[in-house]
Amino acid sequence: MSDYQHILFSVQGGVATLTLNRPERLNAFNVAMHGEARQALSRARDDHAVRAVVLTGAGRGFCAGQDLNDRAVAPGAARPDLGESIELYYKPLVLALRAIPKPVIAAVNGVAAGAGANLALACDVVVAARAASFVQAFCKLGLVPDSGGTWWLPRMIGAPRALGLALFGDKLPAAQAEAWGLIWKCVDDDQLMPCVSAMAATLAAGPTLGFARIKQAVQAAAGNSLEAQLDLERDFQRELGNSADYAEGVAAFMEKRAPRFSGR
Ligand code: T3D
Repeated sequence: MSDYQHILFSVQGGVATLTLNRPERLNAFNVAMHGEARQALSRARDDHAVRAVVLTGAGRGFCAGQDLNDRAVAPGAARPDLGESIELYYKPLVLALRAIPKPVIAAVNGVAAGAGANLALACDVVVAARAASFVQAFCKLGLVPDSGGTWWLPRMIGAPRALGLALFGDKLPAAQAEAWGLIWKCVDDDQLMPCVSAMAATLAAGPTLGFARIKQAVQAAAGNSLEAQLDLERDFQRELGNSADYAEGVAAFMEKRAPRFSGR
């Protein structure tokens, strides 16, 4: 179970669940929470028993991005270096979510604002409660969407919608996010955790090595030519064709039974 102060972390049935746990601030990030979240993701990455990861928030919010209490400075006092904050905290967290070789599900239980919205979008599968919303709140502070927002919003929903969200900073309801293809699905509030738990259990019983390569291949596609991507698929298929899970998948098909994937 959890031995952290600002997050909860547990592993059960092959699923690691990381819960951002500062509900009185809608789970906004401070430096300590960044450190704990990164450490928990490293644990999930390195623990062979973990084959899927869930990221969620405690209370009525998912995450409100940076804790702005840590950004209020007295007149005349030195201003915080936001570039350093991105370099030291937000960028490593996004890259860790992307690099972990296991599927990561964001269970967006409530409002996801600022970097909180973009951390959700950094996950492999985003499931949101109907009451949840996504807010590119940065423009209200005179900032640019960070944590990958300017990278994936235009790719996911096109420049017109990306610009609309970034320039107005309005709440995008979960159902609209689903309709736009920004997230995998929106479910009734009381169905969020049952739905995510079932999905995570399915992924945790799946071909983990194959999932790792799927994640890598889809991420690589953003920067690859078709030919380079075809080459990557060839290389991954060659590797996976030698895996225990491929042998099991074929045997299960031939024997008309459910596969028992070991993740190797
Ligand atoms: O600085 C750097 O390191 C650079 C990187 C920046 C990354 C970023 O994320 S910048 C963007 C920071 N986040 C925001 O600007 C979002 C601010 N919050 C809001 O706009 C609204 O709270 C929400 C739209 C998220 C939710 O609105 P609502 O009406 O549902 O809730 P609320 O009443 O505004 O908030 C509830 C409480 O959470 C409230 O505290 P109180 O008054 O009950 O004691 C509020 O102050 C607190 N809270 C919400 N967001 C933050 C926060 N406290 C600190 N930091 C927050 N970001």
